[in-house]
Amino acid sequence: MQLCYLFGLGTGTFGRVYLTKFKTTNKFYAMKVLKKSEVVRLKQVEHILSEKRILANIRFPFIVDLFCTFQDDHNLHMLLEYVVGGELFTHLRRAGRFTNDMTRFYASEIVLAIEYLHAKNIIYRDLKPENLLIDHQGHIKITDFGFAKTVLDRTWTLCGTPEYLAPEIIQSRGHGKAVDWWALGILIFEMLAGYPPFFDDNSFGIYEKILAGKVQFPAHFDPLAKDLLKRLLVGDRSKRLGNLKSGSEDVKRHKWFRGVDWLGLLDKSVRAPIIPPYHHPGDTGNFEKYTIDLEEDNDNRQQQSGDPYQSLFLDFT
Ligand code: ISQ
Repeated sequence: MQLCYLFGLGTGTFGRVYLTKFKTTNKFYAMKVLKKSEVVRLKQVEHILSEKRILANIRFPFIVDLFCTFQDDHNLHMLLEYVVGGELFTHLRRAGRFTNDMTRFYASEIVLAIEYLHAKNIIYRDLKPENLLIDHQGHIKITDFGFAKTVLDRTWTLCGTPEYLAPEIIQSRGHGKAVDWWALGILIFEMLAGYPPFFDDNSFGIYEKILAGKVQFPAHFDPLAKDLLKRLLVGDRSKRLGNLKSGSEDVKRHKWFRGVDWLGLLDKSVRAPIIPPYHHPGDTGNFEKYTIDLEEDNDNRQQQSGDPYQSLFLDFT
């Protein structure tokens, strides 16, 4: 395939994402490259196959598009849409915190995406600002479906990011769609405050705080935002908004979302609060530079010839 690698866009746990240009069309893509030996070592084979299967079967305005996947002896590749505006995380850290209106805009697009995924029995499980990109018009694109899972009821795998884990995940009680509504609460809090509601310098301290369930709301929070967060950050998932009889409708009907044009959002006719600067479709100015680890690149070359993991990734075509 006629692709050239141009720039590193980020590192994940087991791979990297590069800006790539398709030579025959001059179009840009994000290429996620995962090292098979690392995927196997970290016991992520099922997660990666599930990421591919899920992304290949969904299409939604606020979720990154997957064009194709392929593999060679050493690596798995996912060719994804290139989202030029960078991580929401970068914009949030730069701004310190977002206003109520900005936060409502991003939260609304995410609610629509969660609603779409849950209607397909997919739980996302990794909502956080680093996994949310913004496109050239400032709309959300959710990336990284490495922890997403198709479930009919509950699942028992421990995964996600400490600050965003729901109590039922920490307590290994089996978890379902409700974990995404919990994480939405954490995300709205973090956008409004500039920091997450439960934090500590180590994961154990974070878990203790999540389980204790006490949230300190900054005085500047809109009272309706506070009311919504008190209903999302409920330890008992059977009482958590989004996980009740009317599902996502209860969230969309909450007064904090009053006035949101849900259909306008879906067709992207609502104007976004941040329009990212960019000069051309392959501009990487909104992504932080990171250094490529040459040791690791050498590793790739020193690997044995042939593919000992061939049978594990037959679906990855
Ligand atoms: C698309 N565009 C830019 C960066 C990305 C990172 C991960 C996945 C997809 C991406």
